[in-house]
Parts: sequence; C-alpha cells; structure tokens
Amino acid sequence: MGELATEKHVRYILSVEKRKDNFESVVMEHLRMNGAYWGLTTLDLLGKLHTVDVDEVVSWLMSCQHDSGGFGGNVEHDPHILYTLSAVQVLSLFDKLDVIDVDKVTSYIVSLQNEDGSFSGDMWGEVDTRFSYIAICCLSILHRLDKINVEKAVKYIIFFFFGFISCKNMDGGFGCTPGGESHAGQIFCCVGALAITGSLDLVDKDLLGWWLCERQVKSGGLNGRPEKLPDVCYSWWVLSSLIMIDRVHWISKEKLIKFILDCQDTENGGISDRPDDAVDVFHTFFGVAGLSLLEYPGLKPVDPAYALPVDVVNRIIFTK
Ligand code: 3PZ
Ligand code: ZN
Repeated sequence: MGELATEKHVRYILSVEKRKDNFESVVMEHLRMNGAYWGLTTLDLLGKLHTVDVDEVVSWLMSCQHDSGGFGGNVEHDPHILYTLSAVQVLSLFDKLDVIDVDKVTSYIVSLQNEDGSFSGDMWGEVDTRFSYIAICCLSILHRLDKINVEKAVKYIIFFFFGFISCKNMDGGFGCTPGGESHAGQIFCCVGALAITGSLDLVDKDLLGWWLCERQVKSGGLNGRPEKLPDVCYSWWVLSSLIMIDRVHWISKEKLIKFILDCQDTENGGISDRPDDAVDVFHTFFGVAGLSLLEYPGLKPVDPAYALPVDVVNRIIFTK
C-alpha cells in the first residue's frame, strides 16, 4: 500500500488557485467560496496553511459579502447560505472572525428559518436539511445559536429521520426518503446538526449505524446508498456520522484507508472519487479529512461535526 503523497497534494491545491483558464476553473468559478474552504482546510490538515497569503484571501472573501449579511460564491455573485458557511469556516481557520459584523451574518441566517423550524438556502426559498446543518454550524461558530428556534430546528430534522426510517426496503435497508433519495450526505447533515445542538440521544444509533456500515463495499470504499459505486467523498459523510454516533468500529478502517490512498494521483497530486478518475479539490479535501478521521499519521485531527481542524474548533469554543 502506498503512502499519503502530502507534498504533491499541497502543490496540487496551491496550483488550482493559479489556473484560471481550464474547464475545472470555469465550473468552479461560481462556487469559489466553497473551493476556498475545501482547499484551505486541506492545507491546514496537512500542516501547510502558513504558505497562504492571509490578507489576500480575507480581502477577496470580504468582497463577496452582501448588504444582507450573506456571502456569495464569488465577487458579484448572489448570496446563499452555502457560501456563507464556507466564508465563516475560512475566517475561523485563519482566526479572523473579528473582521465580520457577526450580528449582520447572524441576521441573514435567522431570516432563513421557516415557521416549521426548517431552513431555506436563500431568498428563493428552497428547503433542505442541508441548510439546517449549515445554519446551525454557522451560528454555533459565531456563538449565536440562541438567535434561532433550536428546538423547532431539531424537531424538523427528527421528522426527516422518521421519514427515512419508515422507507425501509424489503431487505431491511433504507431505500428512500420522503421526497428524495436517501443519501449519506443528508445523513451527515442531520447527524452533524444534532451533534452540535447536543440532541444525538434522539436518534436510534444501532439502526442508523447498521445502515451506515452497510455502505462499505469489497474494495474498502464507502457508497452513498445501496447499489451505488464507492466514492471518496462518502468516506467523509458516512465515517463522520459513524464517529458521531459512536459506531465507527462497525467498519474496517484499514480497508477504507487503502481505498482512499488508491484514489491519489501520486504523480501530480490530488485525490479522485475512485481509483484512476480525475482528481478535484472537493475529493482531495474529503479524502484527506477522511484519513484524518481514521487517525492516519501526520495529519491534524478533524472535528466530525464542524468539518474543521479540532484545534480550530477548540479555539472557537473556548474564546467568546
Ligand atoms: C462535486 N458539488 O454541485 S457541485 C462538487 N460534486 O458544486 C465539487 N461526488 O463536476 C467538485 N459527484 C466535484 N471540485 C464534484 C460539489 C456537488 C458534489 C459532485 C460529486 C461529488 C460525486 C457527482 C454537491 C457539498 C457541496 C456541494 C455538493 C456536495 C457537498 C461538478 C459536479 C457538481 C458540482 C461541482 C462540479 C465537476 C469539485
Ligand atoms: Zn464524491
């Protein structure tokens, strides 16, 4: 089994920022704020965040903020809760949360909570449990969870879980969710939001843990739902959920480490969704973060709920 090509991955992450003319950058242009979070958190986990020009990142990031308090995916792009969390996460990596008007960002997120406790992603109103996680994670980082109705937010997520569990297949596996496919990414959002709000006692950990550990396939990789191919990003969604509900010993850590390492481009750096596919920043981040959760040597530990380095989360929690 090969080793983690740390130096190559650092060079790959730094090079993505410089290439502005290829297909990947055109696709990524409107979600550059997410890309910044994926790339910079990867660098931090690899111990290389100091190679980045903090002032350059922070001044670009601040130019993406709107009067509403929300952030866009890039300069002159509409605000959305998706980019607002990434902006807050990037600032927390650099210990630069003091550059934002916290009450303004808070009021943007508060304005997106609906009567039933759910959250919309932006002013257009699409509702998703992903946005519940984002709102809760973001407000927790800003020490402003008391500004939303947490009880209603939690009730909405638990309602989602009931739908998930009531969609049991004949074989006992979960096959669907109300209004959509069951998806490990969605499970992560719900479990993460419940972890941050201290409500994990509300989930059936054995039942959920069993569905999650069934995601490991022969190659050692994890898939997002039954019958699907494994994908490195599910190493994160599934593994972090298993850790949060204390059932990580139900999968083979060794086999998963091998699968993630097999997805590296050992020549040019970066990690892909599965072996021999093209690399991208997204899968490089989730591959490295997954290895961190698996306690791979030489990586900073990552927090499974906040998806930030543990030292960053501790700094946030212990400074007020
Ligand atoms: C990818 N997005 O909709 S996206 C994403 N996917 O913005 C970023 N695993 O084509 C990159 N699939 C690559 N760099 C893929 C983010 C998706 C997830 C697609 C994907 C990942 C399998 C098919 C949704 C957080 C945020 C966003 C998502 C999930 C979690 C794409 C396709 C989609 C997207 C971007 C690029 C290259 C990178
Ligand atoms: Zn993926």
